[in-house]
Formats: sequence, C-alpha cells, structure tokens
Amino acid sequence: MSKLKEKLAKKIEEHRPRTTRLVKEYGDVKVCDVTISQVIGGMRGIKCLVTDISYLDPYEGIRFRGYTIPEVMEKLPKPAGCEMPYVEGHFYLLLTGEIPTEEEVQEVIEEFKKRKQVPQYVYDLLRSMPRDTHPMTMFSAAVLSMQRESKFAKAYAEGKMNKFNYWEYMYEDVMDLLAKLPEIGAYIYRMKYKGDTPIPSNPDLDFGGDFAHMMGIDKPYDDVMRMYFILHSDHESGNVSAHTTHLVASALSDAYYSLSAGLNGLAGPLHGLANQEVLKWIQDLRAKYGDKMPTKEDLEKFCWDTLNSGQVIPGYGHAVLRKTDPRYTAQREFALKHLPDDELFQIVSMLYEVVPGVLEKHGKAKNPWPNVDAHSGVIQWYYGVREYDFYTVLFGIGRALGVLANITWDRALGYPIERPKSVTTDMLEEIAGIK
Ligand code: FCX
Repeated sequence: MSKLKEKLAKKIEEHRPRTTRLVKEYGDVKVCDVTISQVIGGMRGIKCLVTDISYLDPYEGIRFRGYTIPEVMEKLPKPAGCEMPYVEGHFYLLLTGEIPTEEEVQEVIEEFKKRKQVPQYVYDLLRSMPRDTHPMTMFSAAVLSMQRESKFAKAYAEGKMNKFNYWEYMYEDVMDLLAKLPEIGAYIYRMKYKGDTPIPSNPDLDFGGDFAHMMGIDKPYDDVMRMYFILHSDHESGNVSAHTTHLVASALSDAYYSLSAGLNGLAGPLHGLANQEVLKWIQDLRAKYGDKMPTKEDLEKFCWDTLNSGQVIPGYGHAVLRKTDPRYTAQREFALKHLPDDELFQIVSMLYEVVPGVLEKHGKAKNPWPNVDAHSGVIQWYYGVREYDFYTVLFGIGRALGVLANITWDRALGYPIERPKSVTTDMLEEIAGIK
C-alpha cells in the first residue's frame, strides 16, 4: 500500500466516528430553513451538503483544507527553480488535509507515473470523432470510455466490497484516472488544433510540467498550468461540477461515470464555459474597436450593449461569492509579474474598473465582482493557447482533483445515495397560503 493510501486509511478511521456520532446523536438538530424562493431558485444557500476538502466563504473566497490560496502557494513544495507548487502536492493536501513533504510529493508523482498510460482505444475513440466536436465533449467521452477499467465497478460486480472498503477501490480508480488526464487533454489539443501532432509524455516530469511539455509550450507555461490546476481544483460541494460528480457517485457509480457527468456540467456557459465566453467577448470588443485600444467609456458602452441584448457579462458574478474571487486575484498577480504590458491583460484590468459599477447600476447581479473565469483565458492567450474553446478542458483537468478527492471521502464516510424531495407547484401554493 502506498504511503498516501496508508495515511488516508488512518485519517478515515479517525474521521468516521465524527460522522457516525453526528448522525446518531445529533441527527435531528436543525441546520437551516428552506424558503420557497430557494426551492424554486436552484437551492441557493441551502446548507445540505458536507465536504471537508474546501470551504467557500462569500467574502474571503475559497480555502483548501483550511488554507487560503496564498498559503497553499507558499506552503506546498515546488519543483526546483519553479514559482508554483507541484499539483501532486496539492492533491495530497486535498485528500489528507496535510501539507506534504517533498518526499511525500515524490511518492504521488511516482504513483501517477505508474498509472499514466492511456489505453489505445481512447485515442481511437478521439480520432473517430468529427474534428469539430467540442473538445469538452471529446474529453468527457474519453473519461467515460475508460469506465471498463474501473476497479470499483469490478469489485462491486464480484461482490468483493462492503461499505467499509468502498473507498479503497474508489481511491484506486481516482489515482488511475487523474494520472491520465493531462495526456488526454494535451492529446485532444494537439490533435484538434496543432495539425495532429501529439507530443509523447515525458515520464521525468511532474503533472504540470508534463502537461506543458505535451502541449508543446515552453517555460513558464509549466508554472502557469500548476497555478491553473490548483486554482480550479475545488470550490466546495454545491457548484455544478462538484455536485454532479458527488450525486452520480452516490448511486455507487464509479469515478469514470461520475467525473464524466461532472465534466458535462462544467461544460455549461454559466459554469466552466464562462472562461471561453470571456475571451470570445473580449475578442468581439477588440474587433469592434479595430486597432485602437478601447477607452473606459467604450468598455462601459460595450457592457451595456451586452446587458441590453439580454446576455450576462461573462466572468462576473457568482452564486456564493460576494467579493473579488481570490482565484482572480492570484492570476492577476501572476499577470502583473509576467505580462504587465499585454494588451488583453490591460483590457481585463480596465474591465475590473468598469464592470462592477455597470452591474451595480444594472441592479440584478448579487455579486458585481469578477470570478476566476474573468482572468484565466488572458494568461492562456498570452502563452499561445488561443483556441479558446479548449479552456474548459483545462478547467476540467483542474476540477478533477477536487471532485475526485471528494468522492473518495464520500465512500470512506459511507454517504448514502442522494435523494432530495420534490414538491408540486400546487403544494407550494398551499404552503404559501394562497390556495
Ligand atoms: N451579468 C449580467 N447579469 C448577471 C450576471 C452577470 N455577470 N450575474 C448575475 N446576473 C443576473 C442573473 O442572470 C440573474 O438575473 P435574472 O434574475 O434575470 O435571472 C440575477 O442577476 C441574479 O443572479 P445572482 O443571484 O446574482 O447569480 P446566480 O447565482 O443566479 O448566478 C452566475 C451565478 C455565476 C451563473 C451568474 O453570476 C452569471 O451568469 N455570471 C456570468 C457567467 C460566469 O461568469 N460564470 C462562471 C461562474 C463561476 F466562477 C464558475 O462556475 O466557473
């Protein structure tokens, strides 16, 4: 058993009595009330999920296992000469709640190395799809196609599992799957956009470094991707990708089924696709003003045109956050250091000064501040990834870290199949006293 799995087993043993006690002794204690607007309005704000992997404070933003983004970036071990931490170390943190040592990170790197070979049929599948298929569809299909490899599904079918060891098989699937995602993503990119010239993996590189290598992009793109994958890894449990993955896994579907489902949710324009939409929107703006750098007044007008045509301003607003997303801030700091004079970055910076005021005047969005997607695309564009429909795949690789850590713990703590109750409109009218 790997040291990571051993550590996890110990953590799980320590944690289980807490969950059991809460349910047994305090199961009837009320957590929150539910209003009609929450029932109709996408369950916003209802506290009905539990995860220890990350927590999203509306004003502070995300904490991974209790650590803020600057703390994670500072504390996690980094490859020699690099600015950003190992993605493998971040995954260790998400799974165990502990900052790993360099040695512990190296062990995860070795684990991934053993598991990274992508089956040939995945390439065959990707090659058989029309080339203009959205890369997110390709990515999700590739993940789903590997379901036949699931050790969890096999053990379940053979009757080898019980509630206490579900997590061990889930863990194996999660590690197998995560190790392959960088190669699948980069393969889709090189096949679709770079004249079908895939670059083989370099076994000596870490998750972020190998991804940059397979994309064919020089330093510091490896650091860009380490940062990107870490920032996008998790955003507590209620967002569409995390919640979908958790929901599907609650039926004891394996990690392949569950992640593929989560990715399909991430593909929506109100969720992960927003980073593609932001770039498209900024390109439309650039096209409108030709070679001239738009002024703040131009930007303001463009925002109003977008809103008046019934569209949302992509990259702004959030269901939970009520302040600038610290994932935006982290990327802004990187851009200030590495691409301060880039024209797109300057437009993004100007938008930061303009959009919140416009959204406040508009009076609908509860949060006028930027989210992670307002910035991600600009950095990708600068380093040459200009095929913006690919951006959600990058988000998907990062998000896999969090949602897969989550479903490992879901099985460890024996969470049951998810099954909220629905009511009819008639019933709501009765509850409201109008019927
Ligand atoms: N531009 C215009 N209108 C906006 C808006 C924006 N950026 N954000 C919210 N609104 C509108 C909503 O459309 C809604 O209008 P309605 O009453 O006519 O339906 C109203 O303001 C209230 O919405 P609010 O409660 O503030 O936000 P929701 O929780 O409903 O939605 C998202 C949250 C993120 C979906 C919303 O802010 C949005 O559409 N933003 C733009 C897309 C985006 O950036 N998505 C990425 C989010 C995230 F970071 C991620 O998951 O990747």
